[in-house]
Amino acid sequence: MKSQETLREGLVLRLDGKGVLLDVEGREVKAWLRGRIFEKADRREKRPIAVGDRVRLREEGEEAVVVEVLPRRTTLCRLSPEGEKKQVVAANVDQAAVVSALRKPEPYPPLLDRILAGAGAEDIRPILIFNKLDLDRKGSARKWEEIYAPTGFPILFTSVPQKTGLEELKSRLRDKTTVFAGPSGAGKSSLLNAVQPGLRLKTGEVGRKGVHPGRHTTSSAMLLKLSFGGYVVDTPGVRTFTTWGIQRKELARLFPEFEPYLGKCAFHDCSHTHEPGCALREAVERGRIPPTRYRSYCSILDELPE
Ligand SMILES: Nc1nc2c(ncn2[C@@H]2O[C@H](COP(=O)(O)OP(=O)(O)OP(=O)(O)O)[C@@H](O)[C@H]2O)c(=O)[nH]1
Ligand SMILES: [Mg+2]
Ligand SMILES: [Zn+2]
Repeated sequence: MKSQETLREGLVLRLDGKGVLLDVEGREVKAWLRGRIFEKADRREKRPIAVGDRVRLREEGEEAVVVEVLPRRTTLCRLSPEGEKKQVVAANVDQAAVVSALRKPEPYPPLLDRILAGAGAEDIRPILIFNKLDLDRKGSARKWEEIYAPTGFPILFTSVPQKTGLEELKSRLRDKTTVFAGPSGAGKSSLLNAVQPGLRLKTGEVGRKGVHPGRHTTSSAMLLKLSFGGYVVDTPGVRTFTTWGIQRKELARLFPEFEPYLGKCAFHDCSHTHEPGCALREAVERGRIPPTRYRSYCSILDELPE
């Protein structure tokens, strides 16, 4: 007769082919997924398990099998680039560090604003990081600060070679789980290497022409433990980020600087795109709201199903 099996709990560090790499009480364990996990999974989801998931597993000698994925607290998710499925970038995160470089490559607001909205929709607190401050000769840091300060999200300006902003970054990461997201080449892995010595994450080489466009150095998301407390998820750079699961009516609330104008439009169900008497559009015209943020709102709304 089969004895009562004991199940352990594990934390998904990385997806590994068809299986996963787990942290089980401080040990790294490779595990397969029990077939039922695929059967029980949400059909709209690309994979039934994500980095950051907490799981229950059964260990039998060398073999380990995930038998259950525990309920998630939060998920940073997007529409998978291949189409109709939901892709969970990371599960159970508290914060999203949205990383851009001030130069090489320059910040791209349509991408940043989509990640910010996707995080906000899940109550994941964003931190905006503008890296490569050492390359910023045009003083564009101030421009980005002006655009994003009204959101109220914390904004950090960092430089890896000059070690600028790294102490503040560390203190923001401490005792939290933070997913790092942003375009390829922004310096996500470099920042993590700088705050956590010994990680040795692969980073892009600087060629004569700068970072190779379209080349991704980090190839899959990975959960890493910080020695000063907390976890981070390093992710591969993205060129696009289409939000998943945001309700049209909810979108304006994900732009915190719009708040003072919401509920003040002539139409109570104003979409803030074309209606007369729109308080939000008036605020944009008066320079109270940065046009790039308003444009992002309109284009994200356009992508959301009716
Ligand atoms: N000048 C300068 N270069 C930096 C800085 N941070 C990173 N870099 C360089 O930028 C390049 C890309 O850095 P990565 O850390 O690989 O960028 P990433 O965001 O992890 O890129 P992916 O893994 O492809 O998403 C590397 O050549 C780094 O050395 C910085 O603050 N200043
Ligand atoms: Mg990287
Ligand atoms: Zn309106």
